[in-house]
Amino acid sequence: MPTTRVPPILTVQQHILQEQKRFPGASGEFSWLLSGITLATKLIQAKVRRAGLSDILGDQGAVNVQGEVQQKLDVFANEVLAQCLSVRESVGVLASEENENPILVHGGSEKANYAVVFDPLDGSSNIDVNVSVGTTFSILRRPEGASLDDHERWVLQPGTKQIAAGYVVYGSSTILVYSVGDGVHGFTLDPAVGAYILSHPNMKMPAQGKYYSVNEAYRDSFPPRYAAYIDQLRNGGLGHPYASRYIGSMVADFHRTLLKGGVFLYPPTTDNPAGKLRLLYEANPVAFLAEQAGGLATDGERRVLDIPPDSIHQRTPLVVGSRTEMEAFEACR
Ligand code: P6P
Repeated sequence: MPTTRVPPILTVQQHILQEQKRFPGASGEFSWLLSGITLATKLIQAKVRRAGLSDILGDQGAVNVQGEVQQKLDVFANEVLAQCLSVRESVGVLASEENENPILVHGGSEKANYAVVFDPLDGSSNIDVNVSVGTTFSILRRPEGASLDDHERWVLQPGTKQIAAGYVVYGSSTILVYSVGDGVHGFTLDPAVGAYILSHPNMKMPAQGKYYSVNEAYRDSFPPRYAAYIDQLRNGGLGHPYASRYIGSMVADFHRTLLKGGVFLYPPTTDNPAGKLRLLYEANPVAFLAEQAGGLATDGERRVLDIPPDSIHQRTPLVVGSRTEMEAFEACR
């Protein structure tokens, strides 16, 4: 009698509990922390899906620490992440793109062992034109000997110290992608039941793709190496001519790169000589996932995950993608 293999239905909470076993003695606090993130992103996606209906479109009028006009959804997303995470006793410090300084949430609890760094709504300038946006997050363990109030020390750690990282892309569907260092796993939100269901187990970035993703409007201000590399891709230098895809939301551009392979770049430019993307809550989470999925991520000179952060909102150039494209970039000096 042939046996049929029944595909499992697994929610992200069940998956986290399974992954939890990788953290001996974590006593469920880690899965409890991650459940705060998943809850927050369900609340955010509910607003994103109704952005045009609930008078939440348009800007909040305020300007955030980055000097960017805050969209109302940015503010909402930032607040709801802080609210969902601050009730987790295991969380000591939050750092957000929307806040100049870290937020202390531990209330003095010695059980506070984790810092969560996040961009609540990446790509928010796309909100009003109904283009995909996303949330990114990075989870760090409290450094040995760090006091409860030494909050910068909790978050200013290189990407190699991340114990988990992930993103949610609010696109044609809402997909959560995360890793705790044991592969990359994707979950699609079933809005009918409000659960993230395992849809992309053990994601692997193809060894080579057919897309490169960069804002070519800035081409003339890239260092020469980047223009030469893009020409190599376009002219079939890696075996076939590449097509260009650029959404302008890092999470969406990276998600495509993770699924289809290829390369995403945000090089240094005249306006942003250190790159535009933020190390702690944009580059590090995607670099962690890329490496877990068999890809690579560099700032042009070194591995992104090795960069020692000096400040919370530090920028970095980012080149992230499939092994073939990344090895070609490395050779393109
Ligand atoms: P540009 C969105 O504002 C963001 O931070 C990333 O999500 C995105 O990749 C980048 O900026 C887009 O920047 O300069 O191409 O508009």
